[in-house]
Amino acid sequence: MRWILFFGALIGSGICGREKFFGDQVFRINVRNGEEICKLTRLVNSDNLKLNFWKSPSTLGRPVDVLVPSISLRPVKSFLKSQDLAYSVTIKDLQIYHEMDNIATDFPDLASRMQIGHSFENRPIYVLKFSTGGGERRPAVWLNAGIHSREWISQATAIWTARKIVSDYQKDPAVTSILEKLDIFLLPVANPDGYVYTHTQNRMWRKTRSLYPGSHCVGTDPNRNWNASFAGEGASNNPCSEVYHGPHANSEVEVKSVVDFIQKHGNFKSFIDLHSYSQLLMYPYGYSIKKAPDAEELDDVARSAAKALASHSGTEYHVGPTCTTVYPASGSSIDWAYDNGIKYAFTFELRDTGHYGFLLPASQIIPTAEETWLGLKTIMEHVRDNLY
Ligand code: BHK
Ligand code: ZN
Repeated sequence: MRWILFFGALIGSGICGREKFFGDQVFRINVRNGEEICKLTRLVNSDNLKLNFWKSPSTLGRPVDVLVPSISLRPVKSFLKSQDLAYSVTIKDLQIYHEMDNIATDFPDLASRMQIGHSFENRPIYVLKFSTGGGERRPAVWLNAGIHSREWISQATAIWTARKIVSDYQKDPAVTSILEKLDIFLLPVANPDGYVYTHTQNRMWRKTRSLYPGSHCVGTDPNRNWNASFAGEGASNNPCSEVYHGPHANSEVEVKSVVDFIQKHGNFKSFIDLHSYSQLLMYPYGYSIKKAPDAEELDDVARSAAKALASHSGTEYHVGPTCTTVYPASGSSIDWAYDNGIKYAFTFELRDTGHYGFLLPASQIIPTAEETWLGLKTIMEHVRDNLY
């Protein structure tokens, strides 16, 4: 009965305000008989441990997989031990930052993790750099994800893509040849404060978590904060709005960190932003209905990418300039990139078309990442063959 005390102690340690979803683990528990299933149902029924059973205790002989939040690790381990239940840790750390670390450690000649800045709430902003050499300022591609925190398929697709790049290098000739000409910089969590907030407080949070004098409303839309027709059409000057552009261009340190890095580097040829949902592949402009000088080429590239994407499992994407494909939107990342000489600027709106929306089930993460990869690869091959 000692474990009950442990559970009680947790309430005091404040699950409500917890920020420590970083470090969550997945346990596989081996159930050997009916008695053990009974013991396990006590875990299933414990509300305050916040366990998420991926595979529930049921048939004999089938292991149980359970996601354990970091704060519940100690009590769960001690319960399993006290009940003599055998388990193994199948996922050591769900945290995206740790997966970035693992990739950099596993492939030190190809991948490295760099910190490009910190968020408003002081979380590090990490980028994975994939490079086969060729000097500091090789032509480069920027892959951006998670700028809107609730669009979880974006961050998930990005981290899957990171693993894909390192595993396919020197196996897939397209990846190998892309990396012979280009460096790839991948930012999986462009809005870390928002991302944590969607796990701890409000799953539907979109903006940053900054607060400025004169308002009680938190958050700026980081896809209205870039210096491209800043504060123009399709952005709001109301801090309480979901599309608040912020007090000035680059006011969000998350945006400024990327801008500074890209400008200092000076040789980016492509900027690709991953959002969800709607199944769209868009290019500039969002701030105006004026036609981008390279619209024809960008449209061709986007159509080829959408076709490659659809070849995986038939997912259909619409292609077009942002302004006329969704709505006018000023201060967006890809318009800034394009106006600053980064021609191959695209935004993906990933799955789905609204059935699940932002709550896309986990079972669709890998299919989405796989099909998106075919689109990304098509764009990067075009960049590789059309350096300017
Ligand atoms: C995409 C690219 C450039 C400007 C706007 C958009 C649409 C995007 C947005 O920023 O409002 C839609 C969205 O978040 C849902 O992912
Ligand atoms: Zn978005």
